[in-house]
Amino acid sequence: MKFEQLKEIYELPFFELIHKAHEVHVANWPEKEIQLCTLLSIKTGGCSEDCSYCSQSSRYKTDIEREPLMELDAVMESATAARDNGSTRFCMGAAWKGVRKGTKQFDDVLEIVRNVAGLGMEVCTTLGELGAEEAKQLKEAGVTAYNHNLDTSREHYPNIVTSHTYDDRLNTIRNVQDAGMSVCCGGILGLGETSDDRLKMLEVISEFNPQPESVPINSLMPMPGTPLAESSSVDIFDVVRMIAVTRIACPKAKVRLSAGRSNMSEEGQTMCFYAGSNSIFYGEKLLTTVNPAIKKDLKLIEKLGINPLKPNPEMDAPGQECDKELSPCCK
Ligand code: SAM
Ligand code: DTB
Ligand code: SF4
Repeated sequence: MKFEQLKEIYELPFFELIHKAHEVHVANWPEKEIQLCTLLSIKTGGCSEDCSYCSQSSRYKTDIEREPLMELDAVMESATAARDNGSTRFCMGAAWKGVRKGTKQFDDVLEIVRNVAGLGMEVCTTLGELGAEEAKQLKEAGVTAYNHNLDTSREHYPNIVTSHTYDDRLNTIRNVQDAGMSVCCGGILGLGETSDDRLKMLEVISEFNPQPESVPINSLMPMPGTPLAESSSVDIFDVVRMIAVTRIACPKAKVRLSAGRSNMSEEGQTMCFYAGSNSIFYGEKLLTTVNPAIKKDLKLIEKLGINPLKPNPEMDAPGQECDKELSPCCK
């Protein structure tokens, strides 16, 4: 969807916007289900990149202890616990600029993926930049979806990250699509961007061909020691508006209410679910920061009459009809 149209929708009176989004949501997702996803940081800290929101960048003095790639057994223990707690998607994150085929680290990750894939959950990884061959090997090992966020608009990106470019991000997304994995791509609210920046990011994401399978909407968790440590919190009404416009622009995507839920009231989260969010990160920890308690989340979704989504490990990546003129990820 183009920026002008997104802006028109975004600026609707609040009730009109969430009503419209809810209608799109019910038409596309009539089952009243929510996907529960568990995150695990399999390699923490010491990242070469300078993303100014991130506690794991080695450029900033943060409280995060650097940890090497986790052993297979420890990852399997977490993944099994996640499945037993009702998660249907297990997302493994690594603080790397990217991965390279033929290295021991990448081979170890492939082995981890092969094992986790046997547990019957969707397997998602987020390891940074991927080349075409790395993407192919991840797909073959059993990765269903790859998370790689654009985070903000092309214009605002250099204010937030200078060690890689927006086009680097788009290239990785192209490689993920070409390898036949589903794309999980979204952003962060609260990086000092304007609402136009948020909508420009959504323009790019919603114009992917095919559209992403999931769109995570994170609210900045200000991390001590990072350049954005003192940022003010995002207004919940802005989060709801962004969820609503994302639901309308990407009707078939899972819209994941991601980082930042621990700072939101249950009523605020409920507005997000009404406006079209149908997925959350579930479990007391995100990568390095806190998330609401499992019991609290289960109680809330029960109160709302929503059911946890059943697993779909066979999930196929959406078919590709890539038109280089239309699809910004191809440029
Ligand atoms: N290194 C990989 C990459 O950059 O794609 C994967 C890990 S990275 C931590 C994954 C995503 O987490 C980022 O793109 C960003 O959207 C989100 N994220 C990281 N730190 C965050 C924070 N402090 N608050 C909110 N979201 C954050
Ligand atoms: C995404 O969009 N959000 C998740 C996941 N993809 C990898 C990460 C959130 C990280 C929040 C900050 C932290 O825990 O370090
Ligand atoms: Fe953090 Fe990923 Fe940026 Fe590294 S590349 S600093 S892990 S967001």
